[in-house]
Amino acid sequence: MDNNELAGIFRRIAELLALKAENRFRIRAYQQAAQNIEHLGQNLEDIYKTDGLAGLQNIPGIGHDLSLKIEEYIKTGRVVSYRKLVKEFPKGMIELANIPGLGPKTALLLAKKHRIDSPAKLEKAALAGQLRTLPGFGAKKEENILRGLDLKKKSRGRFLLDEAAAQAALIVAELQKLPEAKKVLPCGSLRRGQETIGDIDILVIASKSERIMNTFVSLPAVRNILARGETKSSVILKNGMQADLRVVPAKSFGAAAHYFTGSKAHNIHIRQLAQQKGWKVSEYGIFKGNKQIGGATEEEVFGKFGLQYIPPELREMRGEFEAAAKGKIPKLVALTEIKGDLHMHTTATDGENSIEEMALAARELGYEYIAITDHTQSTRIAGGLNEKETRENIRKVKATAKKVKGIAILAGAEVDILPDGTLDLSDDLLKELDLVLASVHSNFKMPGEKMTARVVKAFQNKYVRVFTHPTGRLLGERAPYELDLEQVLQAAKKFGIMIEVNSHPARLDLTDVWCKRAKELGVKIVINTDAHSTDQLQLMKYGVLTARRGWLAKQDVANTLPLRQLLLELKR
Ligand code: DGT
Ligand code: CA
Ligand code: CA
Ligand code: ZN
Repeated sequence: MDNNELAGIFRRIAELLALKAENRFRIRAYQQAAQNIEHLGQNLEDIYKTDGLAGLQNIPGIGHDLSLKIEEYIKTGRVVSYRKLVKEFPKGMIELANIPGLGPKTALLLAKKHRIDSPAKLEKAALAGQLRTLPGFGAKKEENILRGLDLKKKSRGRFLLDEAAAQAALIVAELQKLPEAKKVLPCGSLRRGQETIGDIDILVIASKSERIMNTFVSLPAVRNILARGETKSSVILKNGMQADLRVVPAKSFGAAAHYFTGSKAHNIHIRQLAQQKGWKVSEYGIFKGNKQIGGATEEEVFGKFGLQYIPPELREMRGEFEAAAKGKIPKLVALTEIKGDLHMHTTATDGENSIEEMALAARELGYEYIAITDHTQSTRIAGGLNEKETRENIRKVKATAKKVKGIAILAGAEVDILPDGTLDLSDDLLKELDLVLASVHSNFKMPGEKMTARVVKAFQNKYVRVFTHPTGRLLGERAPYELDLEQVLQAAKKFGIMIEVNSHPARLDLTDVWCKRAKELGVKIVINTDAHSTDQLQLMKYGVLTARRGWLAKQDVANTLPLRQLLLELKR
């Protein structure tokens, strides 16, 4: 039995419950269980065989009910309640509801009333201008639907970073058990920390590949085998993702790691540099004629060309060769340098854990400080707090801060930027907060000029310190809102506003390229998780990867500062 299959079922149950507008805690419980199962690193069936239901219930997020569902799945290969749930919905509706910009209500209407029950039919109707004639539709909605279909198409076949990383970790763990495997290294876009991943590329150093290949193609996570060779195999995993495996000898390690890490454009440039010297580079090494003259380590690959080592995150043909030739590759910010997390939610709004639980989990991560930043009143779906409730929350944070030792807890808020650019809390109250984050959570479809003016106006409020998840995008789900980021960054510089890199794998926003621009302009970055539960505090690593891809060093990131200096930075 494969953990991921069951995790997938739990995820779909959560989606279906959401379509039914069921209790959000119940929905969240399924999502949470799915996530924990995916990251388990141990087979559920093994746990059940050794420790029974009690063993399952020891997994975080798995209570009595869910443990029974897991047992049912282990014993029968299915979950009856899931099948029943699916049958409650008309054919095609679920797929439609997953199209960005198309809610469950519209999907239901289309599937039931108009017999539009697949994305293909929907696209045909929209292109023919037929959707706009349906009651309650109109040209604007039709256009949005076409945009949603487009977004879905573009993201098809690509996976979010956390899902790819979890799958790769499982494969790596299995391969590392083999004594033949001297080194196991995930390469490709995953190693470069790209925001979405097409497929997983794994490199193994070994002199014999037979058992490595056998193990790889028969992993429980494998759905089918595309190719099985002596040096190269490819499989499709049960989550639909492809994984490629390459085995090379130790003397080729550096060259192979470099080649499979890419990017393609970066590799092509290295090949050109080799040609200029009359050499050849391949995944097996650097060669002069038939003689290998380098390639055992990656440092050596770069060294042969007189280049400083280029970290994987920078290998995108964005100036890394010029910088490396001059010895100007920055020392990129590292996860271990992050001293705190300045954006998270609690049970006061749409979070799952209390202030204290968040603080303890953050302390466990070794942080010096956190900020509790619940939503404000206009974000109603997230249970945003009005002024009175915000005051109460500040009081609670301060009380908890006194109680919990070893970590500073700042009282903050993620304040909505209203459509006119004013903020969702009065200045009198903003003044009381240790940290004011400002976000756009409504009227996403404003024209670019208006949206930019809205955001820049918010920057002029003297209490705002950080502009959070700046483009509002959700990868594969929601396009970024129209915003002139150049103008926004210029304004951030002028008004002393910091910009967030949101570590959630569906956001990763500010993006890498714009991080680099922010650095050029001298705009400070804050890397946050926006955690809605204690386990999401772990997402920080993905934000750090994005910051690294944006060439940021420790001094470019405000939350690498020790508490005292951070507090100075937060004063304007
Ligand atoms: P992905 O999988 O679309 O997220 O992106 P990558 O970068 O992981 O690309 P992938 O899996 O096709 O190939 C992995 C690496 O192998 C790639 O980053 C560079 C290298 N590579 C693949 N194909 C070529 C090629 O045609 N020429 C060169 N120079 N390198 C290649
Ligand atoms: Ca890849
Ligand atoms: Ca590949
Ligand atoms: Zn937000």
